[in-house]
Amino acid sequence: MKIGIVCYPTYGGSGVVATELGLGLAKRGHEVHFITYKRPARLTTFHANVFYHEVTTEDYPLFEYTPYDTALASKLVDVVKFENLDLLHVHYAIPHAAVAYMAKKILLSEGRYVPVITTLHGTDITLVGNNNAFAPVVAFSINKSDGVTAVSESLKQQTYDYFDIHVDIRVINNFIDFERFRKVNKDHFKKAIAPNGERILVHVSNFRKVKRVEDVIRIFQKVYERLPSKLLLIGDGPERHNLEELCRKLGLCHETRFLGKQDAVEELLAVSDLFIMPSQAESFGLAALEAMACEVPVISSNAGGLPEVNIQGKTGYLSEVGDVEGMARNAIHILENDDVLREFRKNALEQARRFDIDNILPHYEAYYEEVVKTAVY
Ligand code: GMT
Repeated sequence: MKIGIVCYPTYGGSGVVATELGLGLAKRGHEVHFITYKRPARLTTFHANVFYHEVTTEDYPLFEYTPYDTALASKLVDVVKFENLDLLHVHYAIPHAAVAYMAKKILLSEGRYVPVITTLHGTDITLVGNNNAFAPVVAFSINKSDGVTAVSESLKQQTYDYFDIHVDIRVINNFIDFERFRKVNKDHFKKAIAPNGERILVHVSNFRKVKRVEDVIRIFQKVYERLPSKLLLIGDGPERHNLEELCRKLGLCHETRFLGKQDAVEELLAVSDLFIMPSQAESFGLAALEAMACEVPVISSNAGGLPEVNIQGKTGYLSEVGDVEGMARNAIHILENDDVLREFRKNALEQARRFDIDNILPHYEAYYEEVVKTAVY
């Protein structure tokens, strides 16, 4: 098939999933066209059947906000026609689902039909999509998509709870590429980070409020009081400054490393002992799955889709959002005994295998075929 993929090209989860999906589809012989405003962060090398179309906008003194939606819709119309695409697959509903609908209508007016699949990722439904500023357009454009997928059962349910949706939503979980995410020997890293064999706790996110990174630091403080340990904070975002302040206030600067955005996050996961994800909301928790694939157990909140990924008492533990005490207790339980840690590591890997890219991608391919066959226009 010839597939157009629209996504945010940044380090966020939806862009990562969209890019990995596109690359996986290309490996399976499909022709994939990424259409976005910047080369996606994980699209780093040349692939024979992967194409990238940059959306460029025109600035004008009249515009307080550059009309990206209009530029994207125009680009979609152009790429669908010129590259003869069979399907548009848009990731993150805002604004992509509405923009794709507009492009579809323009193409229809010219007698050209292209079906649109929207994948819901999380805050496009919860924190952001549910906001009055966006909700009517989100609901409309979901209902107008030819196919809709959600990355977890929890997100599917939330979509029905928050909006008046009368189309079927298919759950296709996020996935992991084991060629990249696996435990490899990085002992030299481990020695550099934890020279005295300290346990290594890790957190990866975009440091927004919803991730509750403050909780990560407070959990770490309690672990550190009991066990020699270090904390790696990977990523960057609006909370970073406050988090650095908190580390200073708690006297944890020497034990905590802010590593910023990292391309080879798997190499750091490979030396880590425990992943912390105390999020306020989390539709799936791809970062936790990436950790589990590298044999790192997870201490998380029980928000959203996290219980579908992290299995209580097996791959880690789940607590109520904000239960720092409970999360710290569970972290210590896993970390203070080598045999317990080994067992949790093994279970984490076993659970991650359920989300192997080779198991999940065929679901997307089958869904594409179904939508192309059944879409009514
Ligand atoms: O909503 C975000 O935090 C960003 C979003 C994204 O688009 O990058 O992440 C969401 O999508 C990821 C990939 O499907 C999921 O793994 C994350 O759980 C989800 N984040 C939230 O629901 C907060």
